[in-house]
Amino acid sequence: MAGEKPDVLLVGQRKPVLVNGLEPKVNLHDYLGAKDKDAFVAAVADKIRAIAIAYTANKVDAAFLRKFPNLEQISSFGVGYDHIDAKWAGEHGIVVTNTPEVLNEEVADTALGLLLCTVREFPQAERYVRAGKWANAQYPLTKATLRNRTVGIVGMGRIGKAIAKRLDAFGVPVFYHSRNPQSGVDYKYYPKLLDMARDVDTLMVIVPGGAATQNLINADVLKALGPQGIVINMARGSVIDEPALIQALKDRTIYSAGLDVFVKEPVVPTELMEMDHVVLFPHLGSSTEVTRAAMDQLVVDNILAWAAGKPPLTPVPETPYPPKR
Ligand code: 8YV
Repeated sequence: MAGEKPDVLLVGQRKPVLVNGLEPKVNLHDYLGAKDKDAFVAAVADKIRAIAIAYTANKVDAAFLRKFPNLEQISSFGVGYDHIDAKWAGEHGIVVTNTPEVLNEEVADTALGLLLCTVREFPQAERYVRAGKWANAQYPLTKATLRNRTVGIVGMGRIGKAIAKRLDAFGVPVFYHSRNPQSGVDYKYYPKLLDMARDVDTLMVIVPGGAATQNLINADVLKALGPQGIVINMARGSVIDEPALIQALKDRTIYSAGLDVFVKEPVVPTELMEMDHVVLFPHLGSSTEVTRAAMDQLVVDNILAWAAGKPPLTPVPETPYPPKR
């Protein structure tokens, strides 16, 4: 009915930016807050026309989406959207939006930070100072240095390019592997990841997660990388075969790893926790107040555009606009 606010399901935390931005224009229904989820969904399913997802940890698969027969739009937080079955959504005329661009520089900063921490052992050195060991001896010289390294970027998308730009400034040679060569990029392109892994000693992983990249970094890739090899994962835990990585780190068939993401977040495998030659971050690539606020705002703006009958601002490729209904 004209003038009536549309009903939107909020999946995830009731973040103030989301609630304050959305409530004037839509009726928000709080999924996380509902005690009996099944009864709640049964009561609201028919009227829900859009879903706002507050965090990438909130899974929205086809079984869940099927419950909402009048769904038109899903506005999700995060550039990655492997937590949503976007293919199913596209096939059912539902538009999915994510939050690209606004986090590129922040995540690229973190990637460089994690790379430097891993190569130069800065977290270990900091722990050394706090343990009061400096008074007795200097922290040992690190065997690894960025100075003679070559970085192979796995996934030369928007964030991959922002990382490459930073590596240029550091004087570090960059190669890349992605599904297709990127236009406007001069770095050497490898159609085969294994070939690139043989030619570099450092992998910077920043591809989308999901079925297409599951275990892309497997035992063979790690072997090709070799004993000086360092793997930095800024993508999704699923992109690396985690047991194979742990084995390679244990056997020292690769040198080290810097990980911002894990298969079962927030659970980090004990074996990794016990290794002093890896650096572990709690999935904080984009996590500054300013960048997260920009991401939240884009979640809001995509819903507001939809509510106003306008095209989505940032639809994902699997769900082109206008949707096929
Ligand atoms: C967030 C991310 O840290 O945008 C993404 O896809 O992975 C990061 O920006 C993540 O959304 C938090 O779960």
